[in-house]
Amino acid sequence: MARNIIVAAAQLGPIQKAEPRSVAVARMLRLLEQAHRRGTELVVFPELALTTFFPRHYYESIEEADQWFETAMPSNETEPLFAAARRLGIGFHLGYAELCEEAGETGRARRRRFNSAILVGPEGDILLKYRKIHLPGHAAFDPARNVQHLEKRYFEVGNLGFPVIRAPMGALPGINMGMMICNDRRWPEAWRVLGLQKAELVLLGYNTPSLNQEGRGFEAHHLRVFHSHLSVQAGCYQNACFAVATAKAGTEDGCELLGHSIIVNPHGEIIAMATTWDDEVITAGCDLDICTLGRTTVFAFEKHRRPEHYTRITSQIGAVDPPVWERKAAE
Ligand code: CDT
Repeated sequence: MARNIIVAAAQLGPIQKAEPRSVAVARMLRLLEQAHRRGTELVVFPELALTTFFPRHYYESIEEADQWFETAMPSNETEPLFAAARRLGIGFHLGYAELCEEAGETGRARRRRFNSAILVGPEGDILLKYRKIHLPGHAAFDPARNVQHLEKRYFEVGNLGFPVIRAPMGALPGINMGMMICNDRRWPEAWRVLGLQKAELVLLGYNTPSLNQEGRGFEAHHLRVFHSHLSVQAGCYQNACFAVATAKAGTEDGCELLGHSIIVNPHGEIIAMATTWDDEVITAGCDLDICTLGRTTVFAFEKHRRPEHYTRITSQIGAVDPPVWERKAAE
């Protein structure tokens, strides 16, 4: 019997700096209702879905940026989302900035900040949490840039790995679900770690500027969407999984974010795509049994992977120069 689930990407249009969380949550509730009316069983919201993408703003002291973080989940402001999930019997994925008191490397508890996402089940339980690992951008103010991207200033590298959980969702007793956040989608290592845990459905949110803001070199504008889709489509194909990739879109604090949220199948095909740069729900029915084809043929990992030849991937960070060919002296 086919294992079907209807999933949705609930793309959000811009959230301006002055807009409170209550406005964002009200918009998300409307999207949840809309998705539910279309039969959706799991809804994916974007990265940092409750506020503007604040890492574009520079604060001299990190604590000044704490206004953008959540110290509890659910909180008074986000509880309506959990209540709606219970009422509608629908799961959701939510990206947010997390501020917690947690032991660091020394074992001593301290304030820690992560770019996080949670997966909430239809009964309102938090089934899985992920903290973003590939943090793009820079830690100090960069005068060369047109717009700052200070994720490395405000967040620590996630410390939960790339987790996958098997949990009930919709009518199915168990789906293997994994998470990544925005820039992670560009790294094949992230997808493969999820693939090695048999992820069937990857949930991810993103905030991606539609223009290169680095002020260095030229990048044709159309490549932004192309690279985003290319990364998700390749990740799904090479790991035989579905993905829901949800954007925050439109002009936020004067900075344009690309939309083009997509749902992708294990063949790497886009099966639904947003057409606006505003609040928009896209849905797709996914037969999770399709994952079996890739997993038992081209990407039967247990038969074909050669980890003994991949050691550079975990032992080395930057690229090194290859040896230079030299003509051998005649003997
Ligand atoms: N939020 C986030 O991770 N954004 C980055 C911007 C990088 S610019 C290509 C992303 O990978 O989309």
